[in-house]
Amino acid sequence: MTQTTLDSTNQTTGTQAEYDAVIVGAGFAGMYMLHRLRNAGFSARVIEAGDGVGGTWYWNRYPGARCDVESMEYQYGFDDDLPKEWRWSERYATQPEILNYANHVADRFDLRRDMQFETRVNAAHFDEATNKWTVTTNRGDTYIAQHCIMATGCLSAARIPDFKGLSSYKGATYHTGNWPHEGVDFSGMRIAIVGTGSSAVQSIPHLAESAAHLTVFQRTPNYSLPSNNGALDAELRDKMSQNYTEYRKKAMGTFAGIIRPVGTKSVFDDTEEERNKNFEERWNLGGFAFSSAYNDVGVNLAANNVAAEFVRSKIREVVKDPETAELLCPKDYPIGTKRLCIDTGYFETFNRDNVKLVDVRNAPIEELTEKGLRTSEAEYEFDAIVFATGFDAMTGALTSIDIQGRDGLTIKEKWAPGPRTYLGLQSVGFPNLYTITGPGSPSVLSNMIVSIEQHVNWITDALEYMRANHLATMEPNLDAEDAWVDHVNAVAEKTLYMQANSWYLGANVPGKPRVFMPYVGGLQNYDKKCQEVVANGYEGFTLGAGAREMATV
Ligand code: FAD
Ligand code: N01
Repeated sequence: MTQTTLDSTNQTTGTQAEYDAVIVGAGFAGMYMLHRLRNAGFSARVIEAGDGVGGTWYWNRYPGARCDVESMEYQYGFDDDLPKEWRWSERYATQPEILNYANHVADRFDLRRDMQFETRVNAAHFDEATNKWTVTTNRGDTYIAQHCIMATGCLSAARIPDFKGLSSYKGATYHTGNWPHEGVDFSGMRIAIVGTGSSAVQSIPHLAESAAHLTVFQRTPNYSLPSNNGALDAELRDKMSQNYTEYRKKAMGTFAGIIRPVGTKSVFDDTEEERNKNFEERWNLGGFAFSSAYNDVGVNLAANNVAAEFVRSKIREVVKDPETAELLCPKDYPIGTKRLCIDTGYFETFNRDNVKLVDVRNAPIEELTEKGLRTSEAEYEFDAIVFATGFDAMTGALTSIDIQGRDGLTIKEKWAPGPRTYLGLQSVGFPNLYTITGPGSPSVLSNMIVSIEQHVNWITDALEYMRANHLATMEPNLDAEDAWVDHVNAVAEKTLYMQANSWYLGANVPGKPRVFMPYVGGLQNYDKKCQEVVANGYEGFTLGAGAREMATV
């Protein structure tokens, strides 16, 4: 039963309705989840904070934003016709093109009629008497649903550090992850950018071109590989578009959901000359090809340093001022242990007269002032400041919702020492709550669309199984969750990932526990485990009996 009232802007408010599933978020995860559930005969409602679909590609509209997994890989694979219909124009698609694609998919599958936009979910509480979730929003809506599916995104909780004096700055401020839809004209302005992660690496060349002067505040230099971007080869596109679902199945059998040549030798199996030739070829191919040149770069520090030194030599070749070049060379963490960046002209930008690099590792930002900011060494004045300071990744969007499971336990309390899940899909104490690409799954270490589809398919199958067997609840067992968390940690410990202060480890958010959040055991192994769990009768989960009627909408 649905009851709806309208507010003064004709938006629904105070809606009360019941569905089989509420899906929070209308990015690629929420969109596909809705499509699958609808086709399986479930009633579902998507609730989205933004006023349109696309998630990441709706919010991150900063200049230069584009994917760095190649367009032909970074698209849905569930429908054979979609890749034939959509003709990506570049090897790495721009944000507007990806957002257009998301809108095309929404139109194509008529998704919007079951979506509610400009609405933020504030709370989701599990009722043990009815085995249902009550989801409430900032518009005063109340939705009841047997299943609550969090498609809230791993990189959706944009974060500006808690700088002293933040509100006293009188100029304009922007966050790359929440960029104005109408764009920003920086012409004639002196601007600053704080941060040098992927968002900054993409936007800095564009900001330098449009502003009178750009000052880059860098705490940690990043390893960045050239994109070698360009127009997408039409023949390749047409070839790949044929039988794309088969192609995607093969991608699921890879470590990161991307089909690419992976080196099978150790760095030390080659002579220096052979190695440099191999590195050079992969460097010129562009994108992540370089990172999979050898099989021990991720696990052996000596091997890693050889690859890292190659990248540093490239930076020194490009950047003319030796002092700036040294500052831009990452030296104190292994390559690949913070998210690799893929750039177009990033290092070259530091040769421009209107760009200055400031090291805030040794002289941190102490406060924002009325006219700019002050580090421990100097004071700067700017017309605008861009924060490319990242996200409260993987957990931030979830812990900012008041999610209460059994006995009033909140996800925020449970995850205070670090997220705990079984397979990154569910967490003990929160029956019928699902996290798409949640912590403990390959997620951000993979081609995210492949991981999203894998999770959505698994969740849909589980819901169908429950319906067919008249089951009311699904929840992991504590021993299964504990064993999975131990496994996730053990696999991470064998890699070099623990040696960097990355957002994978929560290191970018002061006070966040240092826990490696994604599963680094490989998508193909993870998918196999998920399939085994199902084949063994949802091993590690308790499926609660209880007759249930379909929701009436
Ligand atoms: P999102 O796209 O983040 O969508 C989540 C949605 O949930 C958002 O729209 C948000 O508004 C909504 N939401 C969250 N909380 C609430 C709430 N409480 N109430 C209502 N709505 C809520 N991955 C790759 O694999 N390859 C790439 O090349 C790549 N490029 C990226 C570039 C950028 C700039 C960024 C930031 C990320 C990139 N990623 C990339 C990761 C990207 O986030 C995923 O690929 C993918 O888009 C995630 O989709 P999603 O639906 O899971 O989450
Ligand atoms: O965020 P980040 P992002 N003082 O966390 C600095 C995806 N993505 O938005 O490294 C000074 O990487 C911080 O410094 P440090 C991708 O998965 C993909 O760039 O913590 N500096 C860092 O330099 C990516 O990894 C693409 O020392 C401070 C920067 O801010 C993820 O999204 C494009 C600071 C934050 O970098 C996040 O990327 C964009 C402080 N107090 C994003 N606090 C593609 O190309 C933080 N910093 C596909």
